[in-house]
Amino acid sequence: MGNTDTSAKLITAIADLQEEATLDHVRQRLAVNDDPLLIMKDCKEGMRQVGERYERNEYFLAGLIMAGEIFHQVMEILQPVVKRQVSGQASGRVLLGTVEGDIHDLGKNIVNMLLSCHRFAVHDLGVDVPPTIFAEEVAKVRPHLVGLSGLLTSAYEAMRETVTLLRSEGYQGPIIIGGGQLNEKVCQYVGADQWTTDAVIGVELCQRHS
Ligand code: B12
Repeated sequence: MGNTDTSAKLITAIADLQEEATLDHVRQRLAVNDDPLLIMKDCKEGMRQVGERYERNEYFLAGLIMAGEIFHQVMEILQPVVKRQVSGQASGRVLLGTVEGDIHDLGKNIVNMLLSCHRFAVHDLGVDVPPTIFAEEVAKVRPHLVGLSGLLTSAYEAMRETVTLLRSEGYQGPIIIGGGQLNEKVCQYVGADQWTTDAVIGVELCQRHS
């Protein structure tokens, strides 16, 4: 089971961009039936540390790209395990996308996977999605909820524009924003109903609102 030592090793392997070591730790933890969601949480912490090193100029863009690639591979391993373990009652339709100007999608893809496991019908518009496309798709899909993902500070403006446009076009359902750097202040600025930095909580919010 995940303990402080195995968690620390995995976090360090990601933070140090050690691809093979990371994948080995993940496989070892799965082999002893560790919770894939806890493994994912440790990987997310490793990614946060990669971001810190980038800010301190210890890593450059190539480091972020490498981290993204490692995380992607981790998800390839974890996804089938999560899908086997998590399931739920048929739920609502969710329209999901990363807002305009932002191409980060690893977190959004986790949300998509977890929502799908909980039997939400997820319409994922991908990344760098302009407000007008969200609005068009809301009219087509008629979702119970809209989820906007954004990791860049500069994406908050696009989130706000998207929320404003959706509301002005008559969408009254809940809008949930997600991304590692969000907080209550951003949520208020954007005009969204809920915010989260955690996919599992995001799913709970969607269940509450659907
Ligand atoms: C990997 C990475 C990249 C990869 C992304 C690969 C990909 N396919 O996504 C690449 C190399 C493309 C990249 C590019 C850039 N990046 Co980058 N990146 C990261 C890094 C290290 C990890 C992000 C990540 O995937 N984390 C793991 C996932 C699982 O976590 P998450 O996204 O937070 O998602 C979780 C929750 O937030 C939630 N969630 C997410 N979305 C949603 C949506 C909904 C609806 C819900 C309910 C929940 C939810 O669920 C997830 C699971 O719990 C972060 C560091 C950090 N602290 O986040 C920097 C970071 C986000 N990047 C940063 C920067 C600066 C950039 C670049 C501008 C760099 C450059 N010079 O070009 C570009 C921007 C490109 C663009 N236009 O978007 C900065 C942003 C700073 C800021 N304040 O704006 C960060 C914070 C690094 C740092 N500390 O400086 N990056």
